[in-house]
Amino acid sequence: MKNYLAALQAKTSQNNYNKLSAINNTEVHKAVYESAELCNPDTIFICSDTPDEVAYIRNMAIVAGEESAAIATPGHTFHFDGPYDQGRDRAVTKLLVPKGESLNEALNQIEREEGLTEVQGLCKDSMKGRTMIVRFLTLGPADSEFTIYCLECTDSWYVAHSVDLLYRKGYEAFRKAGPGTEFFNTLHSAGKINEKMVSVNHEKKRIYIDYTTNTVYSINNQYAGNSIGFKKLALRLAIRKAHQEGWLAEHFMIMGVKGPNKRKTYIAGAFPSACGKTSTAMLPGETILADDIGYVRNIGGVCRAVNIECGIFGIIQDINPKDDPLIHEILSNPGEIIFSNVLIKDAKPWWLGMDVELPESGINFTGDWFKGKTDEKGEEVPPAHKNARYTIAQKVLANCDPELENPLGVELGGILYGGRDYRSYVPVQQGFDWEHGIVAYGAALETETTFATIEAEGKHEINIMSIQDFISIPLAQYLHNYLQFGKKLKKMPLVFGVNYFLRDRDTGEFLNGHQDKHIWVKWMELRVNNDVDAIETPTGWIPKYEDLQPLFRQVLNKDYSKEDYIKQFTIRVPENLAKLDRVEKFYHENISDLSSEVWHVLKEQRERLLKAQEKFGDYISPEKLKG
Ligand code: SPV
Ligand code: MN
Repeated sequence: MKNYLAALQAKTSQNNYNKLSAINNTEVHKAVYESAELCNPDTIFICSDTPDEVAYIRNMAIVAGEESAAIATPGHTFHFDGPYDQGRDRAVTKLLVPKGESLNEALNQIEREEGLTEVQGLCKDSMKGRTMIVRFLTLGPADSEFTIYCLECTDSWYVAHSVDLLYRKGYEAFRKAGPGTEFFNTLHSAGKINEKMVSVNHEKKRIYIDYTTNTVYSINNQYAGNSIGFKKLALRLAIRKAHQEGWLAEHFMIMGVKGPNKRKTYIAGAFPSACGKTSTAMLPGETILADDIGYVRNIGGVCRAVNIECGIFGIIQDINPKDDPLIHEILSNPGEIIFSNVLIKDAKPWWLGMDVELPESGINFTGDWFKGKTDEKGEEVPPAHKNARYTIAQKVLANCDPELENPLGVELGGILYGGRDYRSYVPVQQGFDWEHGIVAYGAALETETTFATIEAEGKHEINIMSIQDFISIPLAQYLHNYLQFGKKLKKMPLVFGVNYFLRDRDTGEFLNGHQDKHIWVKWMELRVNNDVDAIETPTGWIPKYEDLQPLFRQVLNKDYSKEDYIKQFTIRVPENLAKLDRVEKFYHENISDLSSEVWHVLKEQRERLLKAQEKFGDYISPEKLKG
């Protein structure tokens, strides 16, 4: 076998060489060697996670111009991505599928050999004149059955800095693990960059995931969702691993919800990007365990979950003292924060929805910005991008859940699903059983595209479990695994559907206040613990007015009227039937081998709706169903 370490010696100092050779895993040496051989950096920096090295990376992000410290509050820096790289780029993010294997057409893919040739061609010599930074990380808490080892090679100091806030340091874990330890390997290069440190060849942006070798290639981009291997890129690898090993890798927030007498119940939730996931996890008075990705395992019959990250890459739009007081407080005080794609003026960051008047000029992701500036299409450039973000370590939050590092994770009492559904589903409901909840709320999740991806906003779509973009196995298999996973548990979590986006049928106004989600979560907590009854409807169990009213009073100090309740919880039969039509059409077109179990749940839901329609008409007030 080739001596990869020896071959790397010419590219590294003795010190860096020693750090790499202390990891007794030839596959690691090989991965670093192959990335270096392909991208041809001038030098390689191996990070062994010492505080000095981490400080060096952070400083280099500033020296290189990828971040700027020209911001008044200590610890804060800002970073800009290019105008064409302001969100996840679905069109150029593809799974490399070997000849003879097939995935559903709904999943973005390219034949492996062709894709490898293309992406490796683009990576060729892409780091010339630059440093390749090598970082070792783990997904999930250390020394746990959840832990996955990860390697990142990148030429971006910003990426190397971001992963420091977002993931657990892993050099020691790699060192201890020894030969043969499996790991995810990610390679990122910004490619050719301009004076603003932004990729020039944005039309040659490619993000390809080779699941046959657990390798991710990302080239010609900066946006963290495209560049950081461990966000949604490694999630695709994890979904395959989970499939093989019988667990779940999910687009989950996980929160601890307080109940009566200091009880705490953990609830996980899947929402498409920019649909309320983080703001749910951050509800005041509750605790946040995860805000984006969770792994879930059956441990001794119990459904247990961990956060694979330990930081937040969050949407900054609409963070203000009223709607998101906890995050707002963090963003307003000294501490390590990377702001991305905000407006900078007077050495301060500004963003949309911060509830103060924004300056009329400054610098933003398009360079010098002034009110009325238009882009090349003649469209007005907003002061800050809608998808502007902040990156922080989770432990800085006072409401960070104390179990974050528990190697066994936390027990999930409930799982919820929610998308942007203006028409059909009530604000909160509980599935009749695991299968019903998983299919009717998760697999049938409807939403709209948002600014978190690069494409037109507001397009209606089905987004299975809010994870469809990242699914890397046949969709039928994914759903089958989910259903089976639950059935093997001694105690299944309850399954809920939420809808924060329901509108009034006549006025089009939103029927939920921004904070109402807190009530729905508290109601779920009570349901998980058998503290309240519910009303049976054709689409699931819904809350009783008598149970919600005191919750509104206690939690939000708000009067909750019967009239509001009826508007929110009226079952809209025609809308629900139309929804079923759309879901079934999607399945027919995209999942030929879907299990009969899934079809059966949908069929029963349709029958219940039709029966209720016959008896009560098109719009059924919860009062009528109370029984
Ligand atoms: C999302 O878009 O779902 C995110 C941000 O959480 S990222 O995946 O990093 O783009
Ligand atoms: Mn996400």
